[in-house]
Amino acid sequence: MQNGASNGSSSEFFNLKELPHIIRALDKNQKVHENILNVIGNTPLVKLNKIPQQEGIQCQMYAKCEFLNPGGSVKDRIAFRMVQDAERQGILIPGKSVIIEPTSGNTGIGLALASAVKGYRCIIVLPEKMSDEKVNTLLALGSEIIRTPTEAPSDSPESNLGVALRLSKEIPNAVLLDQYNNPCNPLAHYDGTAEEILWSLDDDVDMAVIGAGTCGTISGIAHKIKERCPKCIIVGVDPYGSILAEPDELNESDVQMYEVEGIGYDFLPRTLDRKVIDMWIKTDDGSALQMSRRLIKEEGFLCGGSSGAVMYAATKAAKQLKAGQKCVVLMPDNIRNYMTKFISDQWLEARDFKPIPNNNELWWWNKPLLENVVPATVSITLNSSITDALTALRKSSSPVVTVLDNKGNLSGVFTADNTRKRLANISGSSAEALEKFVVKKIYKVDLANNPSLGAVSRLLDIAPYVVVVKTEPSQSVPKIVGAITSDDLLMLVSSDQSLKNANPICAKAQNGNVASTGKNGSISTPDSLQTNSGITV
Ligand code: P1T
Repeated sequence: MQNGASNGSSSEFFNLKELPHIIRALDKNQKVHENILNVIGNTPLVKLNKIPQQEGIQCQMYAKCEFLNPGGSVKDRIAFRMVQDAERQGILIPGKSVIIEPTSGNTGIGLALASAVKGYRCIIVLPEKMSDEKVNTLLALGSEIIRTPTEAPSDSPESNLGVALRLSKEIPNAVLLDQYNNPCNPLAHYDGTAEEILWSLDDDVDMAVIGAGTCGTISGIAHKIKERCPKCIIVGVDPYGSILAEPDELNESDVQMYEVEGIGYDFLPRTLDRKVIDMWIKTDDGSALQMSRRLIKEEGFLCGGSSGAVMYAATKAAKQLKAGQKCVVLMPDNIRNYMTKFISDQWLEARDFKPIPNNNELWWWNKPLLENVVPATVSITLNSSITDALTALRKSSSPVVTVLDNKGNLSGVFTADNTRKRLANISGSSAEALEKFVVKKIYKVDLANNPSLGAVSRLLDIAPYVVVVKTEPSQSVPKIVGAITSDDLLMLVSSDQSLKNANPICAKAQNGNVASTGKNGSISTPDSLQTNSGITV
């Protein structure tokens, strides 16, 4: 075909009418939509190609692309449904009622979307683990945000559920739609998502693999599919650290922090019906996040972390299906929520989910970070005042003051930048406890793991400083060595002759240099990336 692209000299516009055309059938059902809420649901079912083939799967696999919903997730469906139902019952009154909801973010975005369109004040209560991208989306939609400690057990007053419940009693005209107990949660999937899947596959589905959070998605879909296609095996996907898959073997140590957002809980929501779930598969962060990246790169699905968890589980479960059978994999949310998290290679490297790349062009990349070149930080304790912290900061040449708990463990850091942001953007005053101003999500390296300067440089790509500690075999608490910035690293590589003579670290040993968090440790993000727009309770 002659499209003129090769002929750069022509200044005439193309003759569009005469060019070969590709015309797709138009959806003639609805020419115009009433508002954005009308476009929730009716998501496409798309064949998965490369990954099933590479994994030796015989059956057909189809992705239910919930990440294409207008708010970016499957939870738009239940948010809208709960609002519609509460309006029908006269519980929600536009312009008067205040919607309050505890959420891992996506239900919050769905409710904020409905609130923006319909005119509700909306307060979202969100654990600190959840991404800044979710927070900024919520703020852009006009909702208010309250952050709660990730580690607070769900039945504690400090958890997002506890805080939302308290606020719903305190704030006039507040309505807690309560996705964990509201039948409209599974009902939205029973009436909507499941019908769509069954329609797409002519009521012939052999397996459906679905992530488990409130379990409204899996329970609602499973009930409808089992009515119409009883042979279908329903597979629930639950991360290690959650108790949904094995509640009877509940052990306190089983409840742990994990990175993937939206799936897993430390309690059984009423919206879970275990009877309709035939098998459970547990997933770990590394496998889930790597699979998400494969879904993006190999299939072109711009999806989030729980989609990776579900796909990873599906590649295990679907091995039992034969050629010609059909497996549906539900992909809950989209890439937007995670742009500064697992979409960043440096973020993956910092958590040992990905090896640190080699850069053989730079003489210093594989040189070790030595203790004597790390600028020392001043340490203070958590019970110090803000004034003490500021004085310590002034005295120090480092931009961070390290803050220790009463056992001498590193609790976090105090920085001028973060403190200003908190004072300026969050209701708070300098008379408050230091803890409120401490940045707990930090990137750090442990000299015991022989970090290379390359590893430190990768962290400095996404953090303004890296805290350096050293674990001594004889001591239970790692020693605080100091903190290193880009400035320090540049000075080091431009001037230090002794560094040139130091033996390089073998490239293989580099993965694992970054000691900050490990797979089950606390999340680490620099304060520049931290959520400063919400109120932390
Ligand atoms: O809640 P459930 O229907 O089981 O969906 C699980 C799920 C999976 N993946 C992501 C990215 C999610 O956000 C969720 C559930 N999300 C919430 C419970 C919430 O409040 O956003």
